[in-house]
Amino acid sequence: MEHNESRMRRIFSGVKPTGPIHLGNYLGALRNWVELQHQYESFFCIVDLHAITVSQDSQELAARTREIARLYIATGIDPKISTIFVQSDVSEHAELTWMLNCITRVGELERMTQFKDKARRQRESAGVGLFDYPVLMAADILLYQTDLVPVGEDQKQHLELTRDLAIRFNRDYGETFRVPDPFIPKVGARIMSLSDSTKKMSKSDESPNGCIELLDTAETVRRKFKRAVTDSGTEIKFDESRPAITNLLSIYQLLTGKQPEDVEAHFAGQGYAQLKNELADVTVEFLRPVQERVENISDQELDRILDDGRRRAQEIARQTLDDVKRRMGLQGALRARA
Ligand code: AQP
Repeated sequence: MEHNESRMRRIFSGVKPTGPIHLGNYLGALRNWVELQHQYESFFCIVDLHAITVSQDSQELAARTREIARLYIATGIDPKISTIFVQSDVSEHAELTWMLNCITRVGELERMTQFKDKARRQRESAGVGLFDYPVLMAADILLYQTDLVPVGEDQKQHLELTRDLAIRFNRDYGETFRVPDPFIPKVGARIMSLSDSTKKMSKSDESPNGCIELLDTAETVRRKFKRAVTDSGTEIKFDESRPAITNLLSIYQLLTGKQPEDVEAHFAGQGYAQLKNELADVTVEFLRPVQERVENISDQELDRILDDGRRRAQEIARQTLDDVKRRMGLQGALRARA
């Protein structure tokens, strides 16, 4: 079996092309991928099949998919050592989802908080794809016999379902899948919206100032930080009871690589305006080279990287899917006779 061979441990993760990548996606996920790619065989996917679980403009979706691939590379994912690919290019993702659907219980999916949040009151009219989202995510991960999944806090429950499905399949059909572990960073796993510190920073945030996009201009970044909500009180300290300031400090800490106590010492006696200004400065400095690299990736180079990624991903995905089919008795008339 492919996953029993001795090989480098693997990671898999992805971003949905539902909107522009933001600092939450970067600090909660991409930033860790860049580090981990040197220790793991890495698969980084642009999960466009996940994006269509809510209505998308097709031209925009296609453009966003390529923009996100560019941002993966520009933030430090190295296509020479990591596999970067588009989910819908590897049809095994959709196929394995069906097989996993057949061992998933409706009750399990009904407990998923992301579905409850996204479907809200329109539960009856929500798409079946939105309901089934966690099973597609399980297929993404299990296809690559993944050991570790670096994600933000919001994906923890989906990861638990992935583990349950792998264990269930292995129990019912024999050892087939690796059971993956989540990798959730201690700081940055949940960056909050700048306009509402009770909500996570999100691509689909309705408030235009809540989310710092990686392609925002310097002017926009400064404006958004200036308008960011703060808490009552004046002290600039990490404090769970003051989520807005703690959020701003966490972003500052992660972008500067400083220790929390050094960040607090740096801002001791300063006002919120100073914190916001400095935060805007470090963010603009961080984004400038990323945006320059995005500009420098030609269409041809991107095509080549995504094509190469598709081939590398499909080779492994196909082996896993063949194994699943054989174990489930889905071998087809010809192969059964052979
Ligand atoms: N606010 C966040 N803080 C830390 N990590 C975050 N992630 C997302 N938001 C934050 C992590 O980024 C990775 C990619 O996320 P995704 O694109 O798969 O979808 P999402 O988690 O649903 O992100 P959004 O931005 O909120 O998208 P929409 O608005 O379309 O639903 C994941 O690892 C995620 O944990």
